[in-house]
This record gives sequence, structure tokens and C-alpha cells, in this order.
Amino acid sequence: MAYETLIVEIEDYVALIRLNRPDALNALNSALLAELGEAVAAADANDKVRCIVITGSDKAFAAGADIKEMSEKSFVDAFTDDLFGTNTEDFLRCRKPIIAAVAGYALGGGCELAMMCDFIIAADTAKFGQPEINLGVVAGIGGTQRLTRFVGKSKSMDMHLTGRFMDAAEAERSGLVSRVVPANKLISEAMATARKITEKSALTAMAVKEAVNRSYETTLREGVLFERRLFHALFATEDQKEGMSAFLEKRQPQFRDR
Ligand code: CO8
Repeated sequence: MAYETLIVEIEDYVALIRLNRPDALNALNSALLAELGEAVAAADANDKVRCIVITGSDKAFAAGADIKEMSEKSFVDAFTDDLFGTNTEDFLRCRKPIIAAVAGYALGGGCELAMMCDFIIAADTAKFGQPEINLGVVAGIGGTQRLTRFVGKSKSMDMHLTGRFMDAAEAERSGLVSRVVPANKLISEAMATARKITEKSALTAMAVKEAVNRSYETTLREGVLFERRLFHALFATEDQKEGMSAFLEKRQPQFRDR
């Protein structure tokens, strides 16, 4: 399917979704957000996709929500249309693993989009920030909540109150990103990581995603119980038998997602 604001390629069971509004540093306008929702839902439903990578350009993952498009909105417009609410819920419905591969600016909604992915691989050029305060607003798709869980209250307050940017080294040090790679290796590293995930049982990968995400939604005790029940349930799958037999027989497992 052809998109106006995205480039989507599927290779080796990985869907690579590239945000493509170069003239606006991939600012997230309604057209892009709608297409991103469609592309992610299509990848989630596609048997030829087992992992998704979302990236931008060398200069910007995304410089935030599109300020030109937002600037004239009233409270009534934003509230009545549930501005960005539906996009967020659609995105979070995806059950397959999503990696954000971030080079350059990931600001405002761009930083929040990266944090809504399952993990972030950053180029050494990446810059993260929540500068909404400079525009007289706050983050709108989870920045105050997710960044705080990633990096703790003090750094999150610092980022949101000053609007400063965090470079890749600081982002790795503070737990926002899983690893930093040279900019010219970002896509190859992200794709290699995604391919590694595609070799696992897709069923088990979905269970991992559900269980880790549950840790954000619940108490430790409830989360651990949820995990234990998933662990028990996976003994009903062929992939558990295959995974454990393969280990004992000293061979690679052949998972069938059953
Ligand atoms: N919206 C619209 N256009 C943008 C945006 C944006 N967020 N960011 C950059 N652009 C445009 C610029 O207007 C410029 O266009 P033009 O050439 O037509 O004037 C072009 O991209 C290039 O930008 P610059 O000339 O400014 O490039 P610089 O290299 O000088 O600066 C910066 C790069 C530092 C990234 C700078 O562009 C900047 O500060 N951008 C705005 C960053 C920002 O404030 N982001 C937060 C936006 S608010 C937000 O995200 C709210 C979140 C709520 C939920 C989001 C859901 C999706």
C-alpha cells in the first residue's frame, strides 16, 4: 500500500516504517498519524510481519506534533475531537513488538511516539526532549507519564519544565533507550535486532510484550501474578515443547507459533 507520509518496506518478516515528511522534520500531522495507525494495524494483521521498526530521517525521528496544524485549535476542538486520543489507542493496540530507531530530533510527540514503541535504539545523533512548555502546553500522548517511568521524577521534571534536550549518551545512561549505535549503523542494527526477534515464537513474543507492558499498569503483586499465569499458560503451547526439546537435543528450535 502506498502512503503519502510514510515509506513502508517489508523484508525478512520485519516491517520497516519510515516517517517521511522531510520538509517539516517529520512533524506529526493528522495525515501522518492516520497513516501510521493504518500501517501499524496492517503490519499487525500481516502474517509476513513478525516485528515492526519505526524510524525517521537522519535529522529527525519526529520534531513533535505539527505546530502549524495545532496552533489555531480551541479547547472545544481538541476536547470534542479527542485530539491524539484515538491515534494513541490505535497504536497501542498492536500486539507485535515495535522498535523505535531514533536518529536526530525526537521531540514532544516524537519523543512520546518513540516511548510508545516497545524499546528504543538510538543513533549517537539522537536528541530527546519534551519542549511543549515553550508552546504553552504540556505533553499530550503520555510524555509526563512515560518519561517519568523511564528516567525518574527528577530528570523528567527537568526535561518537561526546562524543555531542554537530552543527547543519546544521557538517554542511555538514564534508561530511556536500550542502546546507542553509530548513526550510519542505526537501521542495520535495528533491523538485525528485529530479525533476532522474528526467530522467536511470535506467540511467546506477544506474551512478553503483554507482560512487560502490564508492569506499567498494575501493582507488583498483580503484575507478578499475571506473569505467572502467562508462564503457566505457555505450557499449553507446541512452542514450549519445541523450545525445551531443542535445548535438550542441542539444536535450534523450529517455532510454529502454536
Ligand atoms: N511542527 C511543524 N513544523 C515543524 C515542527 C513541528 N513540530 N518542527 C519543525 N518544523 C518545521 C519548521 O517549521 C521548518 O519549516 P519551514 O522550513 O517551512 O520553516 C522545518 O520544519 C525545519 O525546521 P527548523 O528550520 O526549525 O530546523 P532547525 O534545524 O533550525 O531546528 C528544531 C530544529 C530544534 C527541531 C526546531 O524545528 C524545533 O524546535 N521544532 C519544534 C519542536 C517542538 O516544539 N516540538 C513539540 C511540538 S508540540 C507536541 O509535540 C505536543 C505533543 C502532544 C501530542 C502529540 C501527538 C502526536
